[in-house]
Amino acid sequence: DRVKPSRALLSVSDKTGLIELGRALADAGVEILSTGGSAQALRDAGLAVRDVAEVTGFPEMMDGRVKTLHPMIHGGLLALRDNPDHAQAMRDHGIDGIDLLIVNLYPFEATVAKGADYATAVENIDIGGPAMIRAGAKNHGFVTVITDPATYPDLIAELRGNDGATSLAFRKRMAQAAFAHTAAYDTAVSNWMATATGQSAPPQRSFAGRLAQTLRYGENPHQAAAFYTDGSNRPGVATARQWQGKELSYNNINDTDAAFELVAEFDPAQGPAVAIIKHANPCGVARGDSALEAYRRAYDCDRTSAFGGIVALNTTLDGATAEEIAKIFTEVVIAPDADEDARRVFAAKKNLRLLTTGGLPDAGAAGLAFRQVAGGFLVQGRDNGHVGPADLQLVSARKPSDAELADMLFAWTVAKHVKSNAIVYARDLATVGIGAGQMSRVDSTRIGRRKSEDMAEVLGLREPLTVGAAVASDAFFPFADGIEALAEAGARAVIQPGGSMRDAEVIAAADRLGLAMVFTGQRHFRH
Ligand code: 93A
Repeated sequence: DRVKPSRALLSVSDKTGLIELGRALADAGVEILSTGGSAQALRDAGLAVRDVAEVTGFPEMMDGRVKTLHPMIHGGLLALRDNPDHAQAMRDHGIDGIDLLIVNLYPFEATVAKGADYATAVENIDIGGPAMIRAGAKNHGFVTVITDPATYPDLIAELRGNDGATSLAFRKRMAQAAFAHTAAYDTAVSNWMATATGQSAPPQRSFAGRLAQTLRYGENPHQAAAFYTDGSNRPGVATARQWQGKELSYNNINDTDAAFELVAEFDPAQGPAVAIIKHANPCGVARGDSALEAYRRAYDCDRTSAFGGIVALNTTLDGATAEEIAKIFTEVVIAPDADEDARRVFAAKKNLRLLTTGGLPDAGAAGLAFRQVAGGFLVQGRDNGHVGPADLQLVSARKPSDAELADMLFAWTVAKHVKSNAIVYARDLATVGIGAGQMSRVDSTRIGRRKSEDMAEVLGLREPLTVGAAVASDAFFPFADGIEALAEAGARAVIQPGGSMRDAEVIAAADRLGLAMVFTGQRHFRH
């Protein structure tokens, strides 16, 4: 099953490592065929190269659109060397076998990421490269295909370790990687086109990611796991720079994402905001005049749960805030940026991971969300819903005060990021009690209240901060009992979607208890 290559075709956009590889092949006595720019680079380094144009008998034409698309190339890649008919066809047409294919594609994603116009993006769709890669990968019984400069050293080591040959196992491994590469490439093209033509709905999108990182394990140590990027370059955990600390785990990545997506809801132009996340749910979110104040207020929502949590900021992390965060064990801190003081403070905390993203994602952007079910997966548009003051419908007799209204909208925004059933109590733009992930809405109401009572004791307050709070509910109250429970906790204002069969009863209860209540007309289930 070993194949000793005698001819190689090198056609690469990314010329990294090309010369070193060309030298290693020449030293091994492998003849080198190449396309325009790649051939030029190899010749400039003093290597002997045959032009593909000489083999095909056609010049590279149409701005390079047609270079390698020719039977002299594809016959050389696809012929089964041990099939007499194929061997006869090769002799009849003077086709020489190509045993080694080194191709990497036009940089489509990088071109689009740079903001290229439509025509430039189209011109960067590689056709000949994927055709050759797929041909060589199909014929992996005889052909070795390499698509990533990072694997050139593996190829060189393979040839050296096998007397100038490659093993079938190696060729299979490279063929698999090659098909993954062209699949991800076509996905990037298709998704760019879907966006460029205004189609963002799930049925128009294709799905494939690029392997970014193999993880130590998944949600639990007995589960294998990996991290894939989707090429969208959305600022966040996938694109962040990690300054220090050990590798992020599967759960870290999931929680860090939840934290940063939540905090990105708050426009930094309106002041700092901080979110602390545990098990993908917030245990404290607050705005403040400074990042330090926002962190302290977020922390004071539920100090117990914040231990070992993940902290996200919508603004630059400064030294004073870093010092405050470093007082308790924190897994990850993510922010658009971190100043030198902050980095110095964290440098002493070896286990803390600091990530910076260079910016905030657009909370209103369209996108996709996935969930696996047995035998398939569900796809929906990401929840980019937003309500502002103008969208609210006042349904109670009492009108909320300006402060209550601000707290309602704050609580509503947080509730969007809390697992259902979600109940969020907020006061002065800080959460003061969060009930998450319960099967009954009344239970979430009670849990939020109890958390606030516990914190009142810790902080030495006369009464829990739910007294006078605004409350958000991610979905409607099916009965009046939820309203009664939150009024019992001292809440004064409620924001919820409305739309229950018993809305009249729910509104009557709010009026009876003197609560202000608004309907959003929009729901934020999150499961
Ligand atoms: O425009 S193409 O799709 N038409 C082709 O026939 C073709 N053959 C190879 N692009 C083609 N390539 C690509 O050219 C390769 O995938 C590689 O990315 C690039 C290398 O060109 P050069 O050697 O001229 O720099």
